[in-house]
Amino acid sequence: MTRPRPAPPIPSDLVEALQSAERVVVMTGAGVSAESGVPTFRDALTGLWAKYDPRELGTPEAFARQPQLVWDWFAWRRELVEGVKPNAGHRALAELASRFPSFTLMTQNVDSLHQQAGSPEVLELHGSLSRVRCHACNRPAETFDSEERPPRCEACGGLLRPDVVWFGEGLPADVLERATQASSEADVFLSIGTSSVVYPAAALSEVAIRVGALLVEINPDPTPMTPLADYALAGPSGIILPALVATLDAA
Ligand code: BJW
Ligand code: ZN
Repeated sequence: MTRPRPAPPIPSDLVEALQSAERVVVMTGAGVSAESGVPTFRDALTGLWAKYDPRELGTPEAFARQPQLVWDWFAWRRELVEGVKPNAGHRALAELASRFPSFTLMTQNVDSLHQQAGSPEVLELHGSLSRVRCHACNRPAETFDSEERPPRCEACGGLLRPDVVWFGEGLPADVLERATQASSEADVFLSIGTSSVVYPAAALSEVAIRVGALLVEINPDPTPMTPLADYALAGPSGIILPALVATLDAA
């Protein structure tokens, strides 16, 4: 029988830094949802993820070439995330929100699991699987005829697409601006469950470093950010984040 791994101890000087922090900024990536059963991008080996390269399906060029394949792939992913629940890591982040005078949670994820866990405000840098918009005129679509794949926009007849950010597309400008502003004022910046290779999201930790923020990474594997981190807590976020909250409670 396998036993759950105990969380590594949280360094006491990190706990002290968090106790006096005024502005805490958190960036999450696919790894934070891995323990909910959502496959990550760059280390997924099963199912459709093995058959299709998600990096190649997530481009406007792929949608132009094979709109039905891209629509179906996203419909499959939407169903997948509708069937999963937030994990202990999402819940711990929702709890952390009220512990600091200023707390900003930004995510590259499109699965809405932070919101479901109760996080009061989430900056969604890469959009959301739960929304659909027109690829031609950008109009959001509340309802659509799901017989047609992709369905068509009621206003202009263009193809509907998921409201997510594909490679080569700009991030929502207002969200990116708020994320950059928060990062430029951070005392502590936590980077959790992201490979830190996709820009401009990966540049936000660099913004925080430039203003002298304490950089904390939570990830079982090293990333390009690990050598820059003041603390690299190696392990799953579903274990380390609840341990962090418990340690703060006990301190
Ligand atoms: C665990 C764990 C556990 C596992 N616990 N951890 C500068 C330099 C170089 C390139 C560029 C640059 N600026 C722009 C670019 C180009 C490009 C880019 O970054 N390319 C690089 C890959 C080279 N960027 C863009 O194209 C962006 N757009 C842009 O810059 O536009 C400019 C522009 C401006 C104005 C007008 C027009 C254009 C857009 C990027 C969009 C990214 N989109 C995707 C798809 C979203 C929709 C969808 O879901 O399909 O976003 S790609 C994919 O990667 C997805 C993710 O959000 C993103 C990041 O991935 P993430 O979250 O880090 O996941 P993984 O799988 O990589 O890592 C998981 C991690 O979790 C691992 O480290 C594991 O170890 C860890 N883990 N279990 C904790 N239990
Ligand atoms: Zn339209």
